[in-house]
Amino acid sequence: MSVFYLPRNASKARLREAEDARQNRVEIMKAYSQGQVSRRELIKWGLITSGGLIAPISGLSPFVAYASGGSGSSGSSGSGSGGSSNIPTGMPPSPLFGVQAFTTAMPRFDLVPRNPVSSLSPAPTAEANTTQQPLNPALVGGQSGLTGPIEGRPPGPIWAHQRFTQFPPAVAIEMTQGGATANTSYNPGVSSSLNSGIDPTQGLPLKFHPGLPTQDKNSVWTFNGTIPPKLVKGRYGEPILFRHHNGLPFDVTQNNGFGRNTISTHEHNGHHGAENDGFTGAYFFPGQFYDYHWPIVLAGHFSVNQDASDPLASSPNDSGGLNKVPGDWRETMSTHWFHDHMFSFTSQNVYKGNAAMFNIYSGLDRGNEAINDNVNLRLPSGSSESWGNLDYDVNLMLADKAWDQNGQLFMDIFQFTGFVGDMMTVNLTYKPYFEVEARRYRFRILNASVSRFFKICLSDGSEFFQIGNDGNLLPNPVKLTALDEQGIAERYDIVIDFSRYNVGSKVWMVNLCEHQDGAKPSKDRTLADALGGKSADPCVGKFLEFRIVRKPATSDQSQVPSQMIPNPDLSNVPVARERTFVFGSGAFQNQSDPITSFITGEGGQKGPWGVKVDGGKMLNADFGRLSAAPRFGTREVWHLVNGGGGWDHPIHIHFEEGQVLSRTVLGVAVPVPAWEQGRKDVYRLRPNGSITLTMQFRDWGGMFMEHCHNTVHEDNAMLLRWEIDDGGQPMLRPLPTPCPHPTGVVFENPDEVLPTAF
Ligand SMILES: [Cu+2]
Repeated sequence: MSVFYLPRNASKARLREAEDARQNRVEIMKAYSQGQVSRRELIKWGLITSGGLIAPISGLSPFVAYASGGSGSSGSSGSGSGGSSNIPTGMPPSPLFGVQAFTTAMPRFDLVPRNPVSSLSPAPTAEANTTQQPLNPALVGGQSGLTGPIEGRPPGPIWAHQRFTQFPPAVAIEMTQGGATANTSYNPGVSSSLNSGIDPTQGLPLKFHPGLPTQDKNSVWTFNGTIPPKLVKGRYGEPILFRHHNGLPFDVTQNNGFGRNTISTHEHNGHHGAENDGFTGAYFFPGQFYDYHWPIVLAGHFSVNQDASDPLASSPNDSGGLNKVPGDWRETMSTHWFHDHMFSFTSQNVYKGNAAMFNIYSGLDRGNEAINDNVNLRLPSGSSESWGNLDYDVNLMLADKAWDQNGQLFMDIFQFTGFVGDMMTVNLTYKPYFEVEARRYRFRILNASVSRFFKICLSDGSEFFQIGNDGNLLPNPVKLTALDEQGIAERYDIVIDFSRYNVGSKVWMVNLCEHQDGAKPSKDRTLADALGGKSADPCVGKFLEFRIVRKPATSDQSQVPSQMIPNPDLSNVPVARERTFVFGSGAFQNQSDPITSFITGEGGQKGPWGVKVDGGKMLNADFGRLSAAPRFGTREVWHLVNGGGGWDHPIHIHFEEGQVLSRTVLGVAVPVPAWEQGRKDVYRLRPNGSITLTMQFRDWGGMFMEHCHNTVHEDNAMLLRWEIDDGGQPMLRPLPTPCPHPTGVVFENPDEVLPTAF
């Protein structure tokens, strides 16, 4: 089997065929992304199969030979691989416009200003602010004279910020989702000498490389419409109010072929009330805002260490000391991100730029390597600020992209097994370099791809430490020469010690994980193969160059302590019940609610992906369906099972961190590796694999989700809703479903409650 993208040296005829086939799909994709045609119609027209895959029509599917492509590699001295009927057309490679790898600096994240809450106008309210404003006619089928609420949050007490008076916001952040524009207020949070010499006052155009075209306004939609990606700094005990404005086009057709103008922002994996979780069905419209309240409490806030006497459960103050906070210190979290969760459009919107990171600081993970108080773990960071130093603590967002022949961001939304790009970006920059001092650095690596897994090592095969997995520091650091496969949405925090390199030398981060399509990794290459260009996957190989430019300016005071954060002890917490979720293909749909249901086809035809709960039917997503309702305050054991071997699924469970109890492959137990022995929020099932985990359900309530974080699988429609609805008023059991309209959210009774939910 070949890979998704044609090689650059393919024959001109084949490249032309591939571009023709891509163009043939573009118009259909545009209509589909804009809601002008439904999946049902695409199935009726025979463009996608009832199994949900693009029909094997030549000139349309990249996996079928182009009809007239016929004989050989005419007019080219190329690879000679064009033509014969069993060779797929493939995708045209993204043009590089002569750009070479490692010729531009990697920009660090753009630090979001932390403002006083009084800067927000109107002031935030516990319940959604339903003050009316005129609606843009484009939102309501051209009607004029209608009004809708200024805030898109579902109204009323159930979606009010839980315990808003107990956790009044102390910090405001405010951003607008918007079309691509130049960044004229870039703040990397460090001096230029620690940002590869980038002068932030120069303004950054929205390009993936200085030699690549500027992105059109509607090709890329990011926070504030700019790159680099945004970073929020927060700390325990200091609630944040994030006001997110939707500044996307009112007209749903203004999307350059993919992306939806309604959004819902998930703080992955925030331990917050569900009204702040970015529920997939709680999306908001252009012209509206949504106030997300992130109280930032340790799990167990209301049941463990309630008197805040344990100094390990703490948060940095502004003078180098600590403020103690309630909760279980073993639940301390560090590396989060936040991103769109719009029902059926998450993959498109995140790919288009709706992804940012959120570093949470604590007494343990202080962001200051010099303070020695027997609480601070003193991980690489810096010491000039009392907390939150970024000097030697670097966020990396990895994402594969593709662009069209004009260099504009492109996504083939018809790849229902998953979409992979052929261009590797770090912090939205094509194969950059990053200047480092000869000392220890922490890197918080986020896999922000749609469907691609990575497996990362250094080009010299040397050792480094993995210190965190997902949001959490591990019980103990793990010394490795290559990370495990990193699934979509997983965060791996690592420490690299560059002091072993001479000033003037270079070392590269290398990806070993090869894809042929978006279903799963096809192979992990050896370092020699990856460096030797043996893989046909253009994202295998070097992708980030480290240039060791000087000795450390000040002495490295950081450490990698042998003990970090042990798991919470659950041995005295009884298991209230177990549940089994099978993630697989060929799902059915019981309902056809036009807003909440993923619609598959006529007569309940199978859609591509779904989830089977406790032995029931494999079902496509419907956010009006309640699939599980664990009881407030209890502990459960969940079994996550991969329904097949042809794909992998990185499964994300919202709200609560889990501990992995066991793993299997083909029903046989396999060891849980050291780097999965901390808390996690994304669980890679592996082909034919399963995972068993345990969680407690504490502190907050409302409706949450569980889904595959291969976001193409999630959108088509491997997602379910679960809820905690018995934690007291104002929650109802079951909860009503929010159905957003520009004129306001209406509530419906659940379409369906699975018999095993309660
Ligand atoms: Cu999946």
